[in-house]
Amino acid sequence: MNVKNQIILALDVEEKNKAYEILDQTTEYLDTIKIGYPITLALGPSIITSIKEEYDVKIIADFKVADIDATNEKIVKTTLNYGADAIIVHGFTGDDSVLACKNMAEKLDKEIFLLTEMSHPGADKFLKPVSLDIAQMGVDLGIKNYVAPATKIDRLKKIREVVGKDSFIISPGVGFQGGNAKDTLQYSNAAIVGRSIYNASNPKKALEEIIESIKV
Ligand code: NUP
Repeated sequence: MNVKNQIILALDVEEKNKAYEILDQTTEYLDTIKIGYPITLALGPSIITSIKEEYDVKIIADFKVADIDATNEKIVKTTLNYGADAIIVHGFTGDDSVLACKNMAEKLDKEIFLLTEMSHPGADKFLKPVSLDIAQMGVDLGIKNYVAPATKIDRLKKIREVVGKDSFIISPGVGFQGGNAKDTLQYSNAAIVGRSIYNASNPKKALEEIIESIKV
């Protein structure tokens, strides 16, 4: 996946007007949008299709798929058929669950992102001890795309070492959660930013500032 300006917008708003307002202000600089449960549950999954029709963007569905293989396959199929280009999948469920997602995405000529370690403090308790194993499982399964935290650069660096330089990592936690785009992009291919953009009084300016901060 190629991400314009190395920034992905996490569009976690719950009103259609607000979503379109933010997209109008940011898609000059962005071509990749992350859609998660907040907007999907508020507006229905057809919001994915609507955004794809109105804007020239790629959509990553952040549904953190974490079920048995047969159920995962259905979730991935339906999500991608709404028009999402990729879907985020949890790794802790194990190889059969993850492989079901990978196979379905490939069948539809789309992609999955494997979530390794998460960005919030609570992830240290259960995910941190296994996140490098999850990343290694992804490598063994031939997965090319990963999610790893912008808030824990040491962990991001280790995950990069496991998945290798040719894998594609996207990193949430820049801005509101304390991560910094420039530091993150030393090891990651793209930073995911939500609240620092969509809650800003001027979202376009906030995004411009983040893009500038990467260049200096
Ligand atoms: O580990 C993760 N941390 C995280 O924040 C995995 C995620 N998918 N996210 C998501 O990234 C989170 O659900 C939100 O959509 C986005 C970060 O948004 P913000 O903290 O920049 O507002």
